[in-house]
Amino acid sequence: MGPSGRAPWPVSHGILLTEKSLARMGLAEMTMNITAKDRFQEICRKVEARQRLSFDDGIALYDPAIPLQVVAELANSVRERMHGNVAYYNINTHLNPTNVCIYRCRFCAFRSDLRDPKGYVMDERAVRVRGQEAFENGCTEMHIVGGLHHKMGYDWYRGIISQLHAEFPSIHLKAWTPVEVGWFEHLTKKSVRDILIDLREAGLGSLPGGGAEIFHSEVRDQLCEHKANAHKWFEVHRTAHQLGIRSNCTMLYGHIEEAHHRIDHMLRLRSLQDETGGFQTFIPLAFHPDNTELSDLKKPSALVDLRNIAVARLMLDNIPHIKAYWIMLGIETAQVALHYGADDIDGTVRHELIYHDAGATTPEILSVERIRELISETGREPIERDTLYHQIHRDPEDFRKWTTGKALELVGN
Ligand code: V47
Repeated sequence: MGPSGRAPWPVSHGILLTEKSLARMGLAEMTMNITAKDRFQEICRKVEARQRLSFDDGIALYDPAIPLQVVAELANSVRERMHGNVAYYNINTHLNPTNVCIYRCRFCAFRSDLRDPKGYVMDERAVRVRGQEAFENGCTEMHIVGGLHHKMGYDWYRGIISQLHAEFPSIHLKAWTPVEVGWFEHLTKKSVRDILIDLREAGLGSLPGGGAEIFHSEVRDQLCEHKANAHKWFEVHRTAHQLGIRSNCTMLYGHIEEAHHRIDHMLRLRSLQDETGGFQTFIPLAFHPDNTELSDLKKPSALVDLRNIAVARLMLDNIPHIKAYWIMLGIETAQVALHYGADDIDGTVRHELIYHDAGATTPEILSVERIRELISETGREPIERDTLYHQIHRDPEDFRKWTTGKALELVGN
C-alpha cells in the first residue's frame, strides 16, 4: 500500500478483460490470431461469470498463441477479486531429518544412499538445536520432510514430531508427505487414517504439499516409478482432510511433462478440493536439474514459471492460495508472480536443502524486513500469517512473541 493506504494502481475487484480492456492493452489486435483471441475471450467470459474452466480451456491457456500478458492480467484480476491487494508470508524453517532414502527419484539431488558419506540422520539433540533456533528466530512453522531411511523405524519419525511439539509447542509442525505416510503404513501395518490420528496426537499440525510431482502415470512412472503413486497421494490427503487436518499441494513442472499432464494434475487436485475443501495452497515447483539424473534438461524460464502461476490461479478456482515459492522461482520472479496470480510468497525460510542441492542460487534465508520490503516493492501489502492462514501480530518489544489473530478470509471468490 502507498502512504495514503491505497495501492499505487487501481485494484481490479472484478474481471476487466472484455473486448475493451483487451484493446486497451493493445495485445488483442497486435499479437493474437483470431482463433486464439476468440478462445481467450470465451475463457474471459467464463471467468467473469465465475464459471469453471474446462480441460480444453487449460490447454488453451498454455498455448503460446495467447500472450502471457493477457493470461496474467486475467489471473491477476481473479487474484485481486479473492485477496484484494494483500500478499502473505510467514516466518518458517525447514527440517530435513535425514537425506538417506530407499527411493531414487530421477529429479532429486537431495537424496543419499545409506553408505554414502553425504548421508546423514539427525538425533534428538540435533532436532532440539533446530527447534531452539526456530523458536529464537520467532518461527511459527517448521516444514519437516526427508528421505525414507532404510533403518529408521516409524517411532523415529513420530519421535521427531512428539519431541518438537513437547519442547516448542508454539511452533506449527507441517510434516511428512504421502510418500512418508505410505512408508509408515508399510512399517506399522496400520491404516493411513490411524497413522494420521497417531501423528496428530504426537503434534502434527498439517501436511505439506510435496511428493505430488506429476500424477499422470506417463510421467510419474518415468520420474519416480516406485514411490507413492497418485492414488496413495490422494488417499493420504483425502484422509487428512476428513480428519480436519489441512494440507497443501504442489506440482513439479519443467522436466519431461507436457501441458496436458499439468492440466490433468490440476484438475485432479480441483476435484479432491470439491470433495473436501482441505487444501489451502497450491505451489507450482519449477524443476532444478543440477546434480540430478535429469541434469541434461534446462531449468524452466521465468516466463514458463509465470505462466504456470497464472494458469494455476485460473484453473484452481476452489483452492484459496497460490504460492510463489521464492526459493525456487528466484526473488525477482516471485515478486512479479504477485501480479500473475500468486498471493503468497512462502516464508523467511532457513535450512532449505532440496532446492539448494539441485542448484538453486537463491539465498538460504531472508530477513523479515527483507521479505516485507520485497512484497511492498510490488505494491502489495505484506501480511504475516501462520500456517493455517490466521493473521500474526508480533509483539513490538520482542518479535519472538506473537498472538494469533483472525482467520484471513477471502475478499470474494
Ligand atoms: O516433492 C525435489 C520437489 C518437493 C527437486 O507445502 C524438486 O508449503 C525441483 O513440496 N527441482 C518438496 N523440485 C518441496 C515441497 C514444498 C516446497 C515449499 C512449500 C511447500 C508447502 C512444499 O520439491 C518434492 C519435489 O516435487 N523437488 N527435487 C528438484 N531437483
